[in-house]
Amino acid sequence: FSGKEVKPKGPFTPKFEDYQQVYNTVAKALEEHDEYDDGSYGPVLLRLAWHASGTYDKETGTGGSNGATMRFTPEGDHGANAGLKAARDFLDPIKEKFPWISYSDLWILSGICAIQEMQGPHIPFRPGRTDRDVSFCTPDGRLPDASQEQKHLRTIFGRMGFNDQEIVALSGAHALGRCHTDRSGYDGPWTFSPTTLTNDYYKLLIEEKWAWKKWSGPKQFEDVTTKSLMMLPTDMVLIKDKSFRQYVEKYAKDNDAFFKDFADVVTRLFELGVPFTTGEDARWTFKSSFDEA
Ligand code: ZEM
Repeated sequence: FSGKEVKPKGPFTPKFEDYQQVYNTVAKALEEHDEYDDGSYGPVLLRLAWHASGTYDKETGTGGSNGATMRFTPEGDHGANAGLKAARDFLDPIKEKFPWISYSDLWILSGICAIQEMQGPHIPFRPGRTDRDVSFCTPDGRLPDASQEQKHLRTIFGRMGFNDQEIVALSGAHALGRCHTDRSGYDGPWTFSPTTLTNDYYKLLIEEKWAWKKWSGPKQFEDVTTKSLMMLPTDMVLIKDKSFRQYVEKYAKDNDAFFKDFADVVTRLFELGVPFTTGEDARWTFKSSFDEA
């Protein structure tokens, strides 16, 4: 008996610096893999975080970003999630490097990293999501269907707890990325700078002329001037519906107002259904590569 006290090694409790290290690793991987799509995995990482969160149902408390159940069949195979394997595969080596982070925290942290590294606003983060098994998969049909109208948008986003203004603010994410014929069936980007977050989505909705695209694919709009941009039927609803339109006009005129409202509503979206043990004052803000050292 040595008499030496053996302290039980408790579980590793990661701190802000540890999560910032994960953030930096995602940011570096984004920079390194500029061969993908329009030059960035950023948009598809944001879409992963949104589809993980957007399954939330406020009545039953089911769904949301806690659980990362999209890793499993059937949720991973839901039509709305087509193509998101690219984002999950991109994150696999990062999960291996930081095994202590849950998939569900990693997906949300990566969505935040994508927004910030595409020059969007800072999105506060707090950890606390745990991974759950296949039995927590949400039923198909909880995410929006792009072929529908305002009633559908209000039903889907109302189920998550969002109002008209918040639906419009969230939709500004479509400044980023594109539609892929082998994923949703739709085709093309919404803006000319799909890897930089701006209020261009709103500006283009209002300032461009849009017409039905003549093709054999699903019904979508194209800009009359260049025929290189697109809008989904649900995007056009935002200027057809009077209540939605007032917010499109506001954000088209005022990028700061868009960034502020976008940051607020995305923060809430990403926290839906998560049983945090810490308060909102425990949220952290990650430093992006654009911030001063
Ligand atoms: Zn999207 N989205 N989305 N979205 N989305 C696509 C792509 C992206 C809808 C929708 O049907 C589609 C929000 C809201 C809504 C992003 C973020 C957010 C695509 C194309 C479709 C069809 C998928 C493909 O083919 O690859 C509908 C109907 C919505 C209701 C309003 C919200 C909210 C988002 C985040 C806050 C992003 C970043 C993309 C681009 C993905 C990529 O791979 O480029």
